[in-house]
Amino acid sequence: MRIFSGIQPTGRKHLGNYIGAIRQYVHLQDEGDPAIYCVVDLHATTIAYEPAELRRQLYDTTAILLASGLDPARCILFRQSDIPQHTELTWMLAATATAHGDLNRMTQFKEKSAVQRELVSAGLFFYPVLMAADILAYGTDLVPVGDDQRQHLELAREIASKFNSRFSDTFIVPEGRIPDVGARIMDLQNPDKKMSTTASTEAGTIFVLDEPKAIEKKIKSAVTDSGSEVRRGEGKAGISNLIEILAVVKGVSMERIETEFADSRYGDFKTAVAQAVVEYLAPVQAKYAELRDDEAELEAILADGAAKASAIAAPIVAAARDKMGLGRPVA
Ligand code: ATP
Ligand code: LTN
Repeated sequence: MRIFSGIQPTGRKHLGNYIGAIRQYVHLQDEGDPAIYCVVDLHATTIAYEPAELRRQLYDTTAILLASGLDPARCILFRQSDIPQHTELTWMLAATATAHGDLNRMTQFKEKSAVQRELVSAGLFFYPVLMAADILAYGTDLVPVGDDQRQHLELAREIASKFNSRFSDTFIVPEGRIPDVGARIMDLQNPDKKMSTTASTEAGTIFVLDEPKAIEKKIKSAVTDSGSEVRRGEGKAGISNLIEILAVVKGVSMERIETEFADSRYGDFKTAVAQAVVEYLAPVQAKYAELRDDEAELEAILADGAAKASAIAAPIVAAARDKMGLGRPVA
């Protein structure tokens, strides 16, 4: 089973990214044939950014992935812009298998374009086509992502099918893998919205690299309801979110958390959540501190990953190019 996923080097990675995506990447790395993980720097250029900052955050994200347990000996880890097939295939798919109307319906485009101050770029509109190219260039069977990527994944499947029916079977139509618990961690200050790199407040977002004190403060000031019972339900989005976080972090069911804290007050429950999250992230933070400064080593890992990624993507994109009638005919 071929596994592929991408993660943006924008902003600082948060607990939603860790629980919804990175945790799955690590679990799946031995099940992939191979498992391929891509730091999608081209996607990050679709909103305002600084080139030097992008480079820095590329290393930050790579080091976080390694610190979380990705092992370059057991998976392929590479940088999107190192492999030209991603951009080439984006054009091919956009021109022949992507409906403009489908892109127009993408909720993430609507949300992100609404808050762009300077330029709403055509690249932001094409973002889901680039994501489809990432996935299809590798003959991917399974794509682990968080819940917010459902619509983009559905579009990637649609694009693959359209291309296949027009030019004959070329691409595998991929399946998504969205975790049952933890696929949509909510903003602690605004529990009706997902925790997000670009759209959340600092106080509502727990970053993977936050100091223990900051984590405690954010969880203790998380917005809850006027009730007092630690259980999920209508009007209890804040408490439900904390229950979900604690369940994932402790590796138990949400029911078990509700039973365990049935007699607790919100304050004590929040203390327990804070302590568990601090302990959960501590080993990642320690490992990150060891790895982050050696940028030459990070580059060496990415270069090795790019060589392996290229060997997979090149023949798949060459076959698609040939079917489209482009380039010199393949004998
Ligand atoms: P933004 O929130 O600004 O759109 P992002 O954090 O979603 O950015 P990425 O870093 O590329 O962007 O996301 C990496 C992975 O994290 C994706 O698989 C995404 O589905 C997942 N993810 C993002 N936010 C959450 C969340 N709040 N809960 C669970 N998973 C999430
Ligand atoms: N759009 C995704 C990141 C992404 C991705 C991919 C995920 C880019 N290419 C390919 C899975 C497969 C996001 O989470 N923001």
